[in-house]
Amino acid sequence: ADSTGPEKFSLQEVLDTFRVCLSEDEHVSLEHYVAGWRGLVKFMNSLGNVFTFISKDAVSKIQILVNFLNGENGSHYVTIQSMVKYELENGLVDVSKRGTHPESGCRTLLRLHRALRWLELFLERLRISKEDGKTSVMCADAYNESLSQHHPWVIRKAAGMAFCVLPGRPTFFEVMNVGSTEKVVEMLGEAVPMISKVYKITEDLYVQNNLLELP
Ligand code: 1PX
Repeated sequence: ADSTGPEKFSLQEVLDTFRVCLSEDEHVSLEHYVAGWRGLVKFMNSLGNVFTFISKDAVSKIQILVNFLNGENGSHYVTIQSMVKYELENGLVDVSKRGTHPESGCRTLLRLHRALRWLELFLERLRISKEDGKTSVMCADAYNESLSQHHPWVIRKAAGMAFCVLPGRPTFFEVMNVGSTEKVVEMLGEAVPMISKVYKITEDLYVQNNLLELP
């Protein structure tokens, strides 16, 4: 299946990318991680223009990582583990305040990593929601519990406004293009633990290296 074709777009394929990005020895492939985010951005853009201010930031972070992957030191960026090791060993990360490396792979990935926690919480809420569940509330609750803690007031305000215009649960499920509600719930039941796992591995790596507060 081709997740890049406009008609064939299914959220299932996007979420599968997060399964593919994990190797048996729990290394996370940066290329697939980034591909997963690309798919999510595409999904978000299909929800309407209001979300472009959110996706623009995600797109620019994806691009920073892609540039590293395709750059002359690309071989060090194959997994997030190798990226962290390489950037730290070579002093390529601003650790306590912004300096000469404001766009390191480590700090860029950290932003997406925090957003992945939001996604995990949101998808789990969606999975257990009832027919009359409000996506805007699920989205806001997930956000307040995670990503919002890293955002200044203006961003929180703007995000809150975007949540208000989220389509309802039926439209949301339809845009996912997975099939019946039962199918969506089943798909989420498989996808959420995968995303949790990728999140957990990254989180552990960042804790071990003391990278959770990168500026
Ligand atoms: C079935 C559901 C699938 C939905 C997929 C939606 C994908 C959501 C992608 C959100 C990516 C957001 C990345 C944000 C990274 C970030 O925190 N950036 C901030 C900090 O960056 P800096 O370089 O300055 O340190 C930056 O300030 C962010 C600006 C943009 C606003 C971010 C608002 C985040 C709201 C997340 C919820 C998205 C709701 C989408 C609804 C589907």
